[in-house]
Amino acid sequence: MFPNSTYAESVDFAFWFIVGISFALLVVISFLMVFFVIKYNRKKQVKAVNIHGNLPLEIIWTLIPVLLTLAMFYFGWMGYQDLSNPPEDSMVVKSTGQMWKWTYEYDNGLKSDTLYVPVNKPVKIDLVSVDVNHSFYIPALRIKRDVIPNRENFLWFKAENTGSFDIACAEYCGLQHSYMYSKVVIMPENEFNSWFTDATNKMNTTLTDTTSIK
Ligand SMILES: [Cu+2]
Repeated sequence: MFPNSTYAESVDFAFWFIVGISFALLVVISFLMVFFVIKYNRKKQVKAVNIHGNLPLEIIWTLIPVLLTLAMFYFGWMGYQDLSNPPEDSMVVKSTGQMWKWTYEYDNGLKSDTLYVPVNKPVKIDLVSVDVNHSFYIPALRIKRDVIPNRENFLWFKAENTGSFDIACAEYCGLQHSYMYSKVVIMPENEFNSWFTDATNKMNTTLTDTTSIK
């Protein structure tokens, strides 16, 4: 899955940063474990000495983990800030999660079960749930946020490449949770505009057609 949004770089960096730290710790700890097992093997008769108190050592093993965790927090916090502050000129789409589908609604009332958006434009997604907790997740764009009943939540993104990508529900929400997929279709702006105009016209015609029945 290739990275495809303003977040991709920073999210991927945070991911590899944490994996890197974890891997370095794994290597150092495993190496020391094996080293001491061999060094203090009973057959060698080496006597271990207990050390009580060593200020420089204690400062080092406090400071290093504090710095590492603060660095991880820093990258997480910066990403969170970014996700929480959509640009003023964002296009707003309301995404409603329910057991077990997503519905997208544009500001003129147009509804769709696929999320169509223009490329290179900031899009703010308002997240609404009508029943239980869901989570709106677009792996290709590296964005995910919980969708919770009676609570306003949102995220935003700017897609950098056109294409069609999965949208998943990432919070177990009942029997058919694993089928709760839809698609985001990222289109060049002119294609998006013509889709939007066509779909809006269609919606208006159907609305006038059915007013007499209702
Ligand atoms: Cu769900």
